[in-house]
Amino acid sequence: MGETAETPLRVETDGDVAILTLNRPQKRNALSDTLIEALADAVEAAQRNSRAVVICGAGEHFSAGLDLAEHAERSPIEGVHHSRRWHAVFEKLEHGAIPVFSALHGAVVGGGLELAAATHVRVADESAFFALPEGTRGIFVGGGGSVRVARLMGVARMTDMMLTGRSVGAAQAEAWNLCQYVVPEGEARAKAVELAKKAAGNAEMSNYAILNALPRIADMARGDGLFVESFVSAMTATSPEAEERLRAFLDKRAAKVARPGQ
Ligand code: 1HE
Repeated sequence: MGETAETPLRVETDGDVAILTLNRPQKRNALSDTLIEALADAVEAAQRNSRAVVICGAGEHFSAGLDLAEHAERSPIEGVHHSRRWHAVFEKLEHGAIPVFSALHGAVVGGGLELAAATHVRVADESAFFALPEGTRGIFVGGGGSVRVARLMGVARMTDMMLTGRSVGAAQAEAWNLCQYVVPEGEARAKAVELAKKAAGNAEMSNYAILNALPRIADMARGDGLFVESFVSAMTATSPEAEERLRAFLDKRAAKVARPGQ
């Protein structure tokens, strides 16, 4: 599938799920300015029109990260603005109204890993490999990685990956909390869509609280977190949708919790 200037990002829908495909396979889905802006627009549209998002990559890789050809020409202040723009776009994705799943295969590298880290659930296939080659390229993370990736796997592991250029496979990435699922090669997108459809069926208010309250509470002191939790809990539990769902369970109209593997 070839890239055209109009389609650095392919947008499709499957029911309530918007599927966004990074579509610069001949540049290994390097994240150009145009692609980042297309992603911003698509995420904003999905927040209005869909109930969940899947982000995946066309071709052999999820993403080779920052478009190095564009970056070579930036002045220091342009570099700051560029990084802050990525922060704004990824923030919209991470603390938006609907859950975002990423389907990862091949290279999940540099800014590609930073993008994946801003999604809520990462599904990797066995071909996926994760790396932070910024150190070897003479640059630093700029898409939120020092905050999000470091919190996911820990500063020591991130320091090692950035200093030594270490590349880790899918199984190691799962053990390090970089992804939540590992599936056979070629199955990440289908699994991510399946999971996204499940999440899309949740109450809107619950999903909003999960995406917005959980990460903020994680950044709070324990006492503050517990206090905020009580208010979020009371707000969601008294929404009309929650009342109906609780009633449905008590009337035996709702599904029971499944055992693992069911
Ligand atoms: C690119 C990029 C890119 C490939 N920007 N053009 N990211 C990196 O340091 C990763 C650099 N890329 C690679 O190490 C490899 O390309 C891959 C391991 C990802 C894939 O290898 P392969 O053999 O499948 O592809 P390739 O032959 O290396 O690349 C194909 C083409 O894509 C080639 O261009 P061509 O014109 O010669 O065909 C490559 O130059 C081009 N290409 N990756 C631009 N990244 C907000 S701060 C974030 C900081 C970072 O993300 S740093 C990490 C940057």
